[in-house]
Amino acid sequence: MLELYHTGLTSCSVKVRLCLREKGVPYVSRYVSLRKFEHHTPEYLALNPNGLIPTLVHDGKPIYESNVINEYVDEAFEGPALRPADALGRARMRIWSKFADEIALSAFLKPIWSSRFAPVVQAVAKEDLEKVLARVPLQERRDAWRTLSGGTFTDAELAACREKMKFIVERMERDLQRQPWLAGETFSLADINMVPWLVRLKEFAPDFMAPANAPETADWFQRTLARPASRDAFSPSDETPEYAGQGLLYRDLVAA
Ligand SMILES: N[C@@H](CCC(=O)N[C@@H](CS)C(=O)NCC(=O)O)C(=O)O
Repeated sequence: MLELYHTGLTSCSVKVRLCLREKGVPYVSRYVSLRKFEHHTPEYLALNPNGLIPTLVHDGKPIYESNVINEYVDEAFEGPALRPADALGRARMRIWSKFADEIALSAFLKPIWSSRFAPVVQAVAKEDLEKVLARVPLQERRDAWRTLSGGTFTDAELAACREKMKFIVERMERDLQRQPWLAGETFSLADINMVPWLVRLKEFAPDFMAPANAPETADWFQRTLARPASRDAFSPSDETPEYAGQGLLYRDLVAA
């Protein structure tokens, strides 16, 4: 049995939901509510000791880290190949996957948390806050939840995130000028692992990826979203019960 513990349309979850759709692999959806801190329960931490979402459980064995999950899915199941056939292509794919997890995630974490999760942690009763925070395994995330419990990130921190957003587009333009997909001539996990972050970019800094400013990136984004798997993964469904007000809808993304 294949089960995916996920939180619907959040970037790292939608990335795996998209990969499973591209691959054509059915799975059992297990929704984890970040808003109820379900990813810090002992049951979830037994699957993913980092207390992060998503986690894939294959025949009882958990696999976590969304890029790793996606490589596993491509390797373990039948379906269209999502990794380039040659070693150079696979190296380029992994460069982009690492970029997605390090640069892109850090560009959007603070803006997303400020707009979505500050009210969640601020609603925790004062006497329960330390108990809630004590269950967060990763120091970096515990600090982020703590910061938001008393306010928000600073303007300087959010400005640094915008600089990273600009850098993401510069990097994409550079590679997409010489090839149609991020890792080369074929669609791959590089594209799957990056597209959720471009969805965030469209929300937080749409000008950066407007066709006039970033023609290659804008074109890649529309080509990627036009794939049937993207339409399905990014549209609200019974797998995304808490989506309301949580970002752009598919129809907003495909609008020019
Ligand atoms: N490197 C991890 C990052 C996962 C991650 O940050 N997930 C977010 C949701 S997109 C999360 O669990 N946030 C809740 C928290 O940090 O408490 C991966 O790619 O799986």
